[in-house]
Amino acid sequence: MKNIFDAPFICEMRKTTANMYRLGWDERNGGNVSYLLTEEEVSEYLDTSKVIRTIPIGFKADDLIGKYFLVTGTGKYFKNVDGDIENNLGIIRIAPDGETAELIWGYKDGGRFTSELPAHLMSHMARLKVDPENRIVMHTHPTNTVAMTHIHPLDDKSFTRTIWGTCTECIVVFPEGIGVLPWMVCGNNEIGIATAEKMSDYRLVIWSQHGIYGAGKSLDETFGLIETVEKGAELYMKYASFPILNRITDDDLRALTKAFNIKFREDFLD
Ligand code: 2HA
Ligand code: ZN
Repeated sequence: MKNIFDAPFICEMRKTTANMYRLGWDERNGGNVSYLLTEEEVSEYLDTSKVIRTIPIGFKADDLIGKYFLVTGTGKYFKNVDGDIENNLGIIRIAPDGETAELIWGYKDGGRFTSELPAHLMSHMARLKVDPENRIVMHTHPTNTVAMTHIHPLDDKSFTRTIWGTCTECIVVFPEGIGVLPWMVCGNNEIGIATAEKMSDYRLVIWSQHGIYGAGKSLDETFGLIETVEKGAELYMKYASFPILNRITDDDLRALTKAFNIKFREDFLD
């Protein structure tokens, strides 16, 4: 059996969480990531018949029975993942009852997965319905994106239109737009259900005055989505309080999507 420390999914997770920390998005225990793994991938490194312990999930995730996830731990700091993967990360499998997680590796100090697991698993279920190749759900607290939710209307259409207008690449990277939730209590099933509902239409869902959720086929794709929203929000926070002389118009955005042959949320333009 190969050494789990050499697994590509572990190396990617170490690099990604370290990068997010350095960007200032994941203060203290902020942020969490879940990565859907295949049985084949996991069994190259671990004996999947050995369950270390079981942990209740808190809801029924029937669509995910038998699936494996690499998940960041609750109360753990992204700052520390790279130097101590066995305490900060865990690999779980959803048990046949759909409401228990079987720990296969990690959370060595007796820990458990992120308190946001309901939002993660519900988002995985929603994304897998529209994209069977989706593997990642990522939650983080990007500074400018959170700042922008304090000063901008919070409906999907106007928030998306503003971010699309901040710089040329935004509509190319997320042509389906961004879902926006109002401020809500986090860590429970209710916010998980609300997030997953938006995830049927979007790969990006903003939690106002808190952070963002992204979903994608790889850590790179998902990080890139969030990074691009954050770039747009950063630009907006820089220019929003100045007199605006020049804008990307609706017609400009239409011309851009035509040139790149991109299908986009046309009802988000006027
Ligand atoms: O797990 O980011 O939303 C820490 C958080 C909670
Ligand atoms: Zn958070």
